[in-house]
Amino acid sequence: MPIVRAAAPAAPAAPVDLEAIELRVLHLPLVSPFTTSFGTETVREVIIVRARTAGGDGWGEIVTQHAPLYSSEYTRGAWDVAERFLVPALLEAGTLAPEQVAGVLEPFVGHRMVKAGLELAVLDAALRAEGRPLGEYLGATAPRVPSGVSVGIQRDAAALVDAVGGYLDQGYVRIKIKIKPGRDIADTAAVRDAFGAIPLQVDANSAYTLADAATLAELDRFDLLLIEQPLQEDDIVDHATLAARLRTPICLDESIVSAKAAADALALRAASIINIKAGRVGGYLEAVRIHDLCREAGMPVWCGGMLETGIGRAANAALAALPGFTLPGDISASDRFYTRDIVTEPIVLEDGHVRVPTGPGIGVEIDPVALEDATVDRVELRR
Ligand code: SMG
Ligand code: MG
Repeated sequence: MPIVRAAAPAAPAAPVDLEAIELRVLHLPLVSPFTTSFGTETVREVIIVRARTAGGDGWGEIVTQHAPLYSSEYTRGAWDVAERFLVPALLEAGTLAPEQVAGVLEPFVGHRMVKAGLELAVLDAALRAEGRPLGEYLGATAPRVPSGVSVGIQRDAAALVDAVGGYLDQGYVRIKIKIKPGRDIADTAAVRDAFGAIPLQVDANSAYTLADAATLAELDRFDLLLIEQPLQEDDIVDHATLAARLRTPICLDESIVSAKAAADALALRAASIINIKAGRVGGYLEAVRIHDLCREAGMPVWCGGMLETGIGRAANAALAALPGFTLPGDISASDRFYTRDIVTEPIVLEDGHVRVPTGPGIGVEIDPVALEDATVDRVELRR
């Protein structure tokens, strides 16, 4: 079994003096509805965190959604647990290094997306104060990362082909389509027929059971890069059973909530690829641990997305630049979901890639007017 690294990557960051933490709920309208097996989103509801320290501010993003459909976490629950428990615990610690955040928050069970957003804000503040880019801190080795796009379920297969064609024209190097029972084989066939051997994968967001194994096996004929999360979050053994019946690699998303869960999935052969999302696993430091253990085990990983604003996307680009991220991530440009991002320089696609920011911390600046315009709720908790 690979050794799980306990400390932070490279050199640890200097502690910060935490003075206050501001939380904001934002509502950002999507450029078009985003439909998955569990529902349709038209407005992204997300929480932005600002850590106020003696040495300056740091920014983080809590990637919950309005409703607990992707996972058990959801925005108002995140707000409540942050305000009542997690933020007070951090403020009480006062002076702390980013590597200590997870330990301070550990007594509180679950709520990993909240913990990840808080840790990122502290990390960003610490790295900005030192003038050190997040990518360098995490161990990034690439100056830019290949950009894949996640395409929601459309009205019909023809509309899906139109949507995919538009993204290919923009230069995205890998297409992921969302599937669900009844919208799987024909949709995938339509995309393959229209565009030939493009890098293509599918994401079921837990919509199937083992009883659907025969249908899922039909996907084998499309030479997909992977099938993402066909079964429920806690169906680790069922995923292993399914993996043995399919030629297409199984990739786990929702099931991988920690480095421990990743090690277990590896040991049980429940997946041969892992989607790493910092929010889902409780932070960028835990994400690096999963990267490290998968790399040691020779298992490919890629960086998932949660419709992040420029804050989370910039951090994701830094993470995806680590050497074990050998598959394109869901790191699309700001305009994939938003007409107006909350950062001064939106994330853009350059030749199918997104550049890893080189400025201090997450390397992007917040647009205060765009942030204010999108804010529907705000609280500041002081030490
Ligand atoms: O951020 O580009 C993005 C979206 C990627 O499909 C995406 N995320 O299961 O991987 C996934 C989903 C989770 C969010 S669905 C609302
Ligand atoms: Mg997924």
